[in-house]
Amino acid sequence: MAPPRNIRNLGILAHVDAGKTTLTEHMLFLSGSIQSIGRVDKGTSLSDKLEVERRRGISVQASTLSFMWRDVQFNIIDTPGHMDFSAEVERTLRVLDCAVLVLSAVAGIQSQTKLIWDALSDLKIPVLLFINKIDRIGADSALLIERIRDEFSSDTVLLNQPEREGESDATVRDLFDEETPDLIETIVARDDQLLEHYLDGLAPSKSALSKVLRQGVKERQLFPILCGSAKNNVGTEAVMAAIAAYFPNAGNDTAAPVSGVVFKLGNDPKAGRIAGVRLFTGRLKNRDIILNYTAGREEKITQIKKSFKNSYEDTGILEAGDIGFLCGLPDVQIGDVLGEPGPVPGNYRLTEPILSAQVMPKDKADYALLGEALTHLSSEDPHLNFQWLSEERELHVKIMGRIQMEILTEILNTRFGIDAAFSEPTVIYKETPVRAALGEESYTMPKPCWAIVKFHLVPGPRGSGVSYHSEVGVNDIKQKYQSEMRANVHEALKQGIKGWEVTDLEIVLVEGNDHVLHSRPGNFKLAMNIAILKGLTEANTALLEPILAFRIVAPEEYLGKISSDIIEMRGLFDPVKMADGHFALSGRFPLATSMTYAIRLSAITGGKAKLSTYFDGYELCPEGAGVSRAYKGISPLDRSKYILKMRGAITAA
Ligand SMILES: Nc1nc2c(ncn2[C@@H]2O[C@H](COP(=O)(O)OP(=O)(O)OP(=O)(O)O)[C@@H](O)[C@H]2O)c(=O)[nH]1
Ligand SMILES: [Mg+2]
Repeated sequence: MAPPRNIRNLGILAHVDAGKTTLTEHMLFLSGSIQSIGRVDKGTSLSDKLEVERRRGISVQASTLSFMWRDVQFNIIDTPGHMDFSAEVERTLRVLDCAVLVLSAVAGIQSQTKLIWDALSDLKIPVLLFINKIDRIGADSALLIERIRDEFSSDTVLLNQPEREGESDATVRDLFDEETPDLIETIVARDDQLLEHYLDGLAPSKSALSKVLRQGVKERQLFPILCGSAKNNVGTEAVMAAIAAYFPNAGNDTAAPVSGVVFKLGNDPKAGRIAGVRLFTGRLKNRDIILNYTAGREEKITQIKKSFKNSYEDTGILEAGDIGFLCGLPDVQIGDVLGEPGPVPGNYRLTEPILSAQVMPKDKADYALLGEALTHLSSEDPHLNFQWLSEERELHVKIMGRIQMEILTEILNTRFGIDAAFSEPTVIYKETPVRAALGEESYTMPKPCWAIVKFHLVPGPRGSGVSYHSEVGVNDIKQKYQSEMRANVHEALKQGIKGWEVTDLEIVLVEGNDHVLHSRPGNFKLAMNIAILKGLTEANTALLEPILAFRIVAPEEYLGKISSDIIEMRGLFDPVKMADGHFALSGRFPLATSMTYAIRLSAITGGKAKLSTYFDGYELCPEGAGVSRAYKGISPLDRSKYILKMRGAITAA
């Protein structure tokens, strides 16, 4: 029998432009997978394979690349750093066992870096930090390490150190090899026995140090830091060696039943839809029939591939711990669990789209084609939440920002051959009940129909989302109707009385009954939708607005102007930090008031300020500041028309 494989499922994560793709490219080269090193700036790197990625030198999609190095199999996922594409990072987080967080020695910690660090902490994923770009003027790894210790963790282990930092020929000194006292002391402090020996004057062996380090990394007690210059291939091999030596091996439980999750949908010109899958346990072969647990159906795998050098190659087999690509699942969706759900970790919510835009074809004749293309893109990126409003002939998507709109425009053009334009994006507000209230509905006419329901709506704490439960027994409302309502909660709250999704509330079914003869499937859903909107009218709702966390670094002389801008935008900030003639300001401001601030800031400071932001939750909107909108479609509050429409839909179905 073949020995168990040694697999690292590894994410390369960072803020935009930190050098993730460059690092990935060099690792591929060092592994012998490619014969020459591609360059992001020349559009020749392997992970930026989309046409728009190559032209713009920015990653838009997460790319999976597998290769062998020494006896270790690397499955690397190179993720995009721009906040507009955070959804790609989010989908990747579910399948990682370890991560390299890349930082730029020049740009330092950015908002996006902090967001990713927090996500990795929540998910307990071991991390190695790579401080890149030590060859650039202004590189200051010592300052950055101080900040990392301050803001992320003090349990860092510096494995190498830059020499001639800030010069184009900057290089590194291996501190582990040299066994410097600092390094030894950080590591032995984690192991009582080693520490005792060390204090007695006994130097620990390298392998003993490695062992403690490996254990510490796995348990997130220690975070190795390596410095380098990915572009000049400095420190890159040390990153690979550290990945192989200190990161955990993915499980090898091939004997257990199949359990996996779909984290990515790709399109191959030849093979059609390809599903990226992380297998946690079991083994899959070509032509295996598997249960799609989420969809509740069985499907036949036609071909299993792996992504070597970013082209898919047939392997015919996928084993526990590994990442592969399955063909033959035409209706599979992102997030679908294959086989047993037990070993699959939950989905992590990193971000959510906070802008909405309408997409319009330049040529009206492309309308249906555009709708289909957006349906397709929305299955690859469910955050787009594509809505096709057929009555209004409108196509709406949710997005993260303007760069994403530009990229989508290009993708629609190059991949689908459609010329399309986006409307000016608008802020997605939400609404929440102001006070507790009851909402009821008796839908008993015209027969046949019967659904009587009464809900108690109770406001919940900010960020709590929606919870639902029923206090009505199955003697009053049969289980199947109760299930119908439970499944309908999301739908019922899609549009509140101000036209936005309703959140942060508890819904309790407190009374109601069905009728042995007259109740029909769909009756309770209809009654629930009316009752909930009546309840919301009774409670009244307040608008919630998306808030961004920001970080601004700029020359001192702009502090007065910038801080007064932030106050004007209804923002708040933490105490200012000054260093080297610059200040750093962190805080939060509403999206609605800051949408064009990046451009304004650049104009004010002549491009000398850096602003980074990320979505940081919804907050109550001050009176008069938000925007309500009309209900799209026929509102359940327009009761008679709504009932007619719903009955029509039921007869039509
Ligand atoms: N001087 C210098 N430039 C680097 C280094 N690493 C990367 N770069 C440059 O930095 C830019 C961004 O590099 P990428 O590898 O695309 O960065 P990324 O993190 O993949 O960027 P996104 O995926 O778009 O977030 C490119 O112009 C690279 O050539 C380095 O070590 N030194
Ligand atoms: Mg990249």
